[in-house]
Amino acid sequence: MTALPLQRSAEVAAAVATSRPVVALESTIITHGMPFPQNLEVARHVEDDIRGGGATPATIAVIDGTLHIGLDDVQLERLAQAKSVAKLSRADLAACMATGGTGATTVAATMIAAHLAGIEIFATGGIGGVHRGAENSFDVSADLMELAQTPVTVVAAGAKAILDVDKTLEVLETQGVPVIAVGQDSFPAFWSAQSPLAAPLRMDTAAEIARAHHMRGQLHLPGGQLVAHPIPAAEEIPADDLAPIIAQAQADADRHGIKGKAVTPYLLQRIFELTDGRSLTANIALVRNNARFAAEIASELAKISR
Ligand code: PSU
Ligand code: MN
Repeated sequence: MTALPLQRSAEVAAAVATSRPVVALESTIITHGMPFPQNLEVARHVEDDIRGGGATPATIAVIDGTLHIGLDDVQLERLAQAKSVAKLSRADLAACMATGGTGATTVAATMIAAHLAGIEIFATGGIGGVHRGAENSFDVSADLMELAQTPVTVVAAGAKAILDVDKTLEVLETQGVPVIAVGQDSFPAFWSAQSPLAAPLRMDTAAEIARAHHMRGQLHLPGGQLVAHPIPAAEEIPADDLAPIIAQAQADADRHGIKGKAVTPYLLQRIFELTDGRSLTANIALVRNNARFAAEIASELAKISR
């Protein structure tokens, strides 16, 4: 049998082997979620934030057919500058590796890779969800079904208003995914800390979230948790400012017939243009905030699991 082409960086392998805290990071946010050079700066800062929190960062991507768990700076820079890198979700991961391709992992594919590598905590900005108009388009991100079957806790800033947030929460409930708002009762809305929707669960500390993650394992429940960590108030964009911009971006996407995988990157880019870059500044702040909190959860989990 040929071995799986999976390579952990030396620092990630050492941390996993000695049960020290590790936080996984996705790469689609780098290749499809933010423009160069901010994407590269953010990718580096996020890794530093995780190290600052006493954990080891593991940015995940497929490079020339090998699934890398932990990238070095040269690999990170190549990915950030690459023009047409594939966006890999659950459906695409094996095909990309089998054909020696290079691709960035979405939340779904990053969860699969993290679990294979023995990593239980993952930080990102936003997850995919149920898109507006899904009753016609059937556009529901594979991220939601991944959360139902792969035991990784994902820290994100809630769901973006480019999604149908009500339907996203309904699907997560159906799929048995715990959705935990941190330190507040409402489900955060990515660029805005609050939304009108109540979060199904609330926890106020990283230790509680780590215990809940561990308890799911003891119950042999498949699937992970979605930790909805609000953007810091000083960095947020009020939902009322964004509503017309999101409507405009969605209308543009519909007019141009944007479909499938291209929808989320298109909307993010269009909102970046329509807010004169303000959406990106907020996005960077929330990703770093999530990385720091994920490092805390990973540290608490390491205390329990040891
Ligand atoms: N939301 C963001 N930035 C991103 C993504 C979502 O604010 O970069 C990416 C993540 O990788 C997520 C993916 O897993 O988009 C979801 O894509 P889709 O809706 O096609 O499943
Ligand atoms: Mn989709």
